[in-house]
Amino acid sequence: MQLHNRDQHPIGILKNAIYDYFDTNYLNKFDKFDNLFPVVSVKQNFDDVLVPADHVSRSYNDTYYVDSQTVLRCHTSAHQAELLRKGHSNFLVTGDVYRRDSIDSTHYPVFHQMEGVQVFSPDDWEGSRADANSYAAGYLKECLEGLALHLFGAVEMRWVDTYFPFTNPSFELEIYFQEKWMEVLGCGVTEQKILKRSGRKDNVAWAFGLGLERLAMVLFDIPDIRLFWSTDERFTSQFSKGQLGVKFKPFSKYPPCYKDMSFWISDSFTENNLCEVVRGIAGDLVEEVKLIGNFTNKKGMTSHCYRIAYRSMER
Ligand code: FA5
Ligand code: MG
Repeated sequence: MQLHNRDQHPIGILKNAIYDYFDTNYLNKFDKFDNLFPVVSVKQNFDDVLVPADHVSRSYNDTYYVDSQTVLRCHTSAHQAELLRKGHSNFLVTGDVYRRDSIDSTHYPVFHQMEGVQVFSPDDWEGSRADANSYAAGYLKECLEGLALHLFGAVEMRWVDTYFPFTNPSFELEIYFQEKWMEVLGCGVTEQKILKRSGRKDNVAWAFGLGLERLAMVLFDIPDIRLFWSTDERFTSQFSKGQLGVKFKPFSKYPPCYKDMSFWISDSFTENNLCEVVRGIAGDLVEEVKLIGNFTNKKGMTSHCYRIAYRSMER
């Protein structure tokens, strides 16, 4: 549906606002890609960004495989190595990404990410007192805090240390939203091996990957991630080109309907598989799937009880 290339859609409006920030603060230095094909090789999606062979994200439970060598990209990082190899040093990649995942108001099997990469050369950090890595980490945080300020003005946020195979150190930024901390992006200093393989052994770089829906939910007060896909005019007509941070007025919220379902599980059971089945049947009517009971009997058999919340956005 190319939501990120629609100037009137919250995802497109947000993308353009981030472009403005980079154009202004980095004097149009960043090359922009928003039309790269979402079907990529396993190599691009995982190997090129050093995801270990046994990492969970590679499993059929987490990623949509087209065949054993081809996937629907699960992150925009799939394009990092190739663009570095082609000689780009400052770039933004925006696109639709796909994941088998849990079901609730902030997770959806297709969503949008923007990747940012900036490469530095020895000239940049040699004049400073910092070593190359701290130099890149410092500029990364400055860049993203500046972006948050540009988009939100004041907002409650915090940095959390984390792990990614492709960056070290790695961080996540969380924003306080709907009475919870919500993760909006991952970032860090690019692993040297990625740069080396792309012919940049003397450089350092930072990279980030941000979730556009999550940021747009905070900016526009959009309470549920399913709304981004709505073609209902009561949703679409509320947004216009260049208008950042118009507060979404919810049209009547209809009451939810809950169904609890319990069943014995075997070792091969996974919650992502269950969610895939539920999503396949209920489509966008399903608002949340939540484990509410977990019981193991004397024979060692386990049962799970899930509460499925159905709620229509439109009727
Ligand atoms: C990544 O995808 C990394 N590639 C990000 C990165 C890039 C890190 C470059 C370092 C350097 P993660 O899986 O945490 O990381 O996803 C990034 C963001 O996507 C999350 O912070 C969140 O905002 C968003 N996101 C993740 N899963 C979903 C989902 N199911 N629905 C909506 N948004 C999601
Ligand atoms: Mg994450």
